[in-house]
Amino acid sequence: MNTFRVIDSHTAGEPTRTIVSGVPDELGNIGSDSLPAEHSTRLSVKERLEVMRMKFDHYRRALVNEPRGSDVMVGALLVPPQDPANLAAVIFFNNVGYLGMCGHGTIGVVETLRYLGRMQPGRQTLETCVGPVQVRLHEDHRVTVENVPSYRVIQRMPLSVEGLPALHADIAWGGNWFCLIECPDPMWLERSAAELVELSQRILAVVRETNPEVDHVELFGPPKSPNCDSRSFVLCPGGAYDRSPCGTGTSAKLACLAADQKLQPQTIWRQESYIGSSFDAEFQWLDESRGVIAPSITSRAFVNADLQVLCHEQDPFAWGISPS
Ligand code: PYC
Repeated sequence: MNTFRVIDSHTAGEPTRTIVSGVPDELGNIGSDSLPAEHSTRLSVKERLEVMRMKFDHYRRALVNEPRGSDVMVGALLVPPQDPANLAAVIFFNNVGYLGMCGHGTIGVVETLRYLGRMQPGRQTLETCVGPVQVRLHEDHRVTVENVPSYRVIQRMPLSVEGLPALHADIAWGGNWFCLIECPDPMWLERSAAELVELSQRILAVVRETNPEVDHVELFGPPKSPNCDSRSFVLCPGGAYDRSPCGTGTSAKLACLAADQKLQPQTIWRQESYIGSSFDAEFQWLDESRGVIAPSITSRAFVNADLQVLCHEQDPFAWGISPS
């Protein structure tokens, strides 16, 4: 029998499952107080991700996929940082693979570290596969993530998707690659989640013909709440939609707003999710001439389970059911 301790949280409705113990020592998990924090500086978090992908991918499948996880679950494995001045490095994964960075997941990890008594209010650095991110835990438990540099690479690319009106897409990086589309009809976001997933997948298939790196789609429309600036529907790589406004997606959105001069630095942009939760976001210029911004995202996460996970040797689905 394999046993794991995992801590579940949600950030604006989107779940994160942080692995505390139970994975092989070779992965270097430093989630548990009982494990010596190895703090080796030999391997980068990208190299550790490759070890996980090549040798231990069944742990990803077991911990985030059905029957004990779901399509929407994002897993987080804390490993030693390469720079000993940093708190930790983190590998994010989902139902179909690995994510370079995850905004809601970073907020979930910070709240989990607070719950474990391993982080106090203040500022720390976490290493991710796409670069270091600064995290700030506030006294009131909100978390601010100062995300990786974000920028737009394509503006208003015309898109022709069978059965849909003419669309224009921006392609931008916010720690993951996004295709961002202003809905041609404000009623689009009134459709069911299942319809929007199907529609976004059709859009993604067309976008990927010329931009194969893109694996997330964001549709924007008017907010429902008068306190928000915009509402979005975000399709994730494994076919789930993000219940939160998506931290990396909101960073990509800020890069587009900044490039279009629709938002000034250090001005709060409140992004509403499909389910009505929100993130507060703002940016500073890193290189205005090249359109590169430093985005920051603030929200709260809540720990909602502290679990012992069991993998029984006779259970045919102990290591998860891979999405078909
Ligand atoms: O918050 O960056 C995010 C994210 C990516 C995928 C799901 N959530």
